Amino acid sequence: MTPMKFKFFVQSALALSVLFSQPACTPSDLSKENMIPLPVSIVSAGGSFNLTDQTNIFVQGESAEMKQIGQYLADKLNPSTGLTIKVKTTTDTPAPGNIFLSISGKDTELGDEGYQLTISDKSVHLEANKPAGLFHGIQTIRQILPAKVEMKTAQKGPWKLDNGVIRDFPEYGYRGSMLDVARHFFGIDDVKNFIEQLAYYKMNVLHLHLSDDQGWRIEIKSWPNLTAHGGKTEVGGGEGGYYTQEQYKEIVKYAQDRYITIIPEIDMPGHTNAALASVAMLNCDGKPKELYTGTEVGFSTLCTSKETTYQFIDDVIRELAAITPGEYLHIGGDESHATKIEDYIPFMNRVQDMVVAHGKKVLAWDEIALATVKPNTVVQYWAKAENAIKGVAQGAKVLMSPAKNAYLDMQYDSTSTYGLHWAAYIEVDKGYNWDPANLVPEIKKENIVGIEAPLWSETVGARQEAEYLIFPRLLGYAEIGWTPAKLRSWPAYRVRLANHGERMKAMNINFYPSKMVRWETNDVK
Ligand code: IFG
Repeated sequence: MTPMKFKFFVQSALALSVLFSQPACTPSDLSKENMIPLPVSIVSAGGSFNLTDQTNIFVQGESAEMKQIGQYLADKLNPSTGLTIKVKTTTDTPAPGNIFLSISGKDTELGDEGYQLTISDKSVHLEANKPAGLFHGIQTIRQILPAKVEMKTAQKGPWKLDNGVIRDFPEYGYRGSMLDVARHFFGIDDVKNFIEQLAYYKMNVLHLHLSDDQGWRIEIKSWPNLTAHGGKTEVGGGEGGYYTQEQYKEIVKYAQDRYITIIPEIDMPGHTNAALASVAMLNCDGKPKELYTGTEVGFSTLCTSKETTYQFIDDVIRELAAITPGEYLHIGGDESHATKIEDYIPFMNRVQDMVVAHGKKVLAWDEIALATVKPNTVVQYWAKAENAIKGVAQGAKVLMSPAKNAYLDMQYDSTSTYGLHWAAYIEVDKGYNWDPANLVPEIKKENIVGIEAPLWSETVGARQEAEYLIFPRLLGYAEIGWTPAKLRSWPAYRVRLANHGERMKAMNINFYPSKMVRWETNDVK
C-alpha cells in the first residue's frame, strides 16, 4: 500500500469511527425542528445550548407575573429532565448557562404576542414586548427540546436547544377553539386539560358553549333552577352537570394564567330547551318543556313577546359579565327555526344592546347578520357565507369557523368512530389546506379577527373521545391562526405534524392516527 493510500485509509477509518461513535443525533439545526405553529423566521447558528444541573431561569424584574411565567417553564422542564431548575430574578443579564426571560417593549414588529428567542452555547434569551409573548416563546422552547421533555417522569438527556434566532408573532389576534359542554358536560379538569393543550399550540381563546337544548351548564344565582333542573342531564340521558360560578371563575383564572381568554356563550333565542324546561315563564304558554336528551336542532325558542323574557336575559348577561374579564359575550343566535324572523330581528337587536349595556362586546353566529349588527359585534361564520358577507356590509368583523373546514366534530371519513358529517368529512389535510383570507372572496383579511375550531359534543362525552376528534386537526388550525399563509404548505406541515405524534403521545393525548401522516410514534424520543 502506497503511503498516500495508507494515509487515505487512516483518515477514512478515523472519520467513520467519529461518525459512529456519536449518539445517533442529527447535527443541530434549529430550522429542522418540528415546531407547530411554524415560526415566522428561524435562523440556525449550529451548535447547541445544554440544560444542565447548573441551569436556572432568570426573569427580569421582580413582578409576580414574570416569576409565574418562569415557574411555568420550570414546572414543564423539571419532571422530565430530572433537573431542579429554579426561577431567579435579576436586573441584568445572568451568567452563562442560564435561561433569561426579559421584556424589552421596543420591538414593534413582535406586537403584544410575539417574541424573539436567541439561543447560543452560553445562553437562552427569550424577549418580548409583553408577558404573553414570553409565554408563547416558552412553548417554542418546549418544542425545540426532545419530545420526551413532555413526559411526567425523569428521562435520559441530553437536553439540547439548537443554537439560532427565532423571531415570531401571530397572523391573527383571535386563535381559538370551542367546547360544547351542553350536549355532553365536561368537568372542570377536562376543561383545564384542554386549556393546557391550547396553550401549547399558542391558541388564545376558548369559547364555552354553556347552554343548549340538552343542558344549562353555568350557575345563575337569580335563576337557580337553570342548573338545578336544566343541568341534570345531557345527550343520551347521562347525569349532565354544571359549573358553579366559583368553578367558572377558576376556569377563567386558569385560562388567564395561560394567556387564554374565555368567551362564554348563552345561545338564544333557539337552542334553549333546557332553559324552557327550567323556567316556565320563558314559554309563551307558561308551561315548562320536558328535558331533552336527543340531538335534533331548531325546535326551541324563548318567548320573544314577553317582557319577562328580557328581564331574565338581562339577569343572565349581568351575572355572566360580572365573572367574565374577557371583552366578549357570545349570544348564539343560530338555527332559530322556531322563531319567526320578524320576532328574531328585534330580539337579537335588543339583546345586543343589553350585552353592551353590561360593558361587553357581542359575538354571535352568522345569522345575527339578518338583524342589525351593532358596532363591535363580531359575526362568527359557520354555515352561510351570505350571512357573514351581510355582516361585513354592516361594518362587522368576522370570526372564521366554516363548518366545512373547521368543525372539529366532523368525521375524518366515513369510518370515524365519533363525529357527524352533515357539513363534510374533514381529513387532516383538508382541515389544514385552506386560508381564511381567501375562502370567501367578499371576506377580506382585514375583515377577519381570526379563526375558531368548534367541537360540538353530540357524539363525544369523554376526554379521550373528544381528543380523537380534536387532535391532530387542532394543530393545523393553530398554525392557520398563527403562521402567515405564504409560509404554510401541507407537504412540509405533514412532516412536522408526524413528529408531533410523539409529543402528543408524551402528553397523553388520544389523537386520531390519520393515514394521511407517517407518524413517528414508535417511541417517545
Ligand atoms: N349546528 C349547530 C350546533 C351543532 C352542530 C353540530 C352551529 C352554530 C350543528 N349550530 O353549528 O348546535 O348541533 O355539527
